[in-house]
Amino acid sequence: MDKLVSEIKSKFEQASRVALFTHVSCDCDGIGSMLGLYSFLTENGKNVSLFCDSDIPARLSFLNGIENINKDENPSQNSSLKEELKIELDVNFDNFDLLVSLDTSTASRLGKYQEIFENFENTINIDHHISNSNYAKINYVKPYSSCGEVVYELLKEAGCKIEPNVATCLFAAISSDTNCFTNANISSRTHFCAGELLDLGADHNLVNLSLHKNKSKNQLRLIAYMAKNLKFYKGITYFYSSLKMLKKLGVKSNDVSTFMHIICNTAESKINIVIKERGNGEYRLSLRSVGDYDVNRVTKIFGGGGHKNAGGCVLKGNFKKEFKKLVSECLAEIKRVDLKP
Ligand SMILES: [Mn+2]
Repeated sequence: MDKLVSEIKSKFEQASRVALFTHVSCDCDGIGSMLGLYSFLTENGKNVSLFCDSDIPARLSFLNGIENINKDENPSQNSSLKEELKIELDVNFDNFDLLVSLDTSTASRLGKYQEIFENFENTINIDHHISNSNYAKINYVKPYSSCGEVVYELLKEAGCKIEPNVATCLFAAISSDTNCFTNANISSRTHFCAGELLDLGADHNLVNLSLHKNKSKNQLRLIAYMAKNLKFYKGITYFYSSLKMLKKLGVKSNDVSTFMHIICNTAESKINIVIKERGNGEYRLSLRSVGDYDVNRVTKIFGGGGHKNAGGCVLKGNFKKEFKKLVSECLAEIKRVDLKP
């Protein structure tokens, strides 16, 4: 057994109370990985709590155990007052033996749990982002398609028995982060993992329906709106998602990310950008690229991170000016690749 794997295995064995975390603006990879590990640990007699400093997307409600996320937190009576006081956590983390983060490239992506995680003595970071800053005491970071693939390999390497519930969560995590096995970041190992997870009882019909097929009427209206309002500029396709638009169409900002990959696949498109207005002069940008165009090179310049074909960053201040800068960095990246002999 790999040394790191056996170290993690014994950490799991020694701990009785474990807290699992995933990143803010959570997605199916983070949630699926977290719930997969959750089911595994609880089935093995551990007392496990789940935390995410974001709303949990309703479309993921098919995942077993999702109702347990943030259950240990007592929501304050007055949440705006709570924010003003810079959030006093209701959870006493001294009672935990081990904290584990999933799919989270930097500690700051843990939101309000950042400090707790950074100051805790017993932490594990399980992730697949090449930009991961190795912020935990033990860092298990592999450049795979998804965190789900990393968790599956870890459990398999450690000789753990994987139940159908766990398999479904991990299959969902992989299927989601690879856009149903179509992204450039997949490998033969990704398909082997997925195949083995099916053999272990993963419910692929449930995952496919929930993640890739079923849409609400409002979501279909959002797709139409997005298709109509996409902007095209020299190989860059972008969409601006305002808070007003989300409210008007009755959709979540997560929906915008989900549909971007469906509608922006024009043959001319080299880099796709979704800009999400977050309020208070903040804008979250998600960049996706095809082939050799490396968006991680662009997001890094703006304090963000990610992988070659998927990255994100936050723009603040004069948005028009900052976005113009980002677009010119994207054009430089397109030029770099196109001019390669
Ligand atoms: Mn991921």
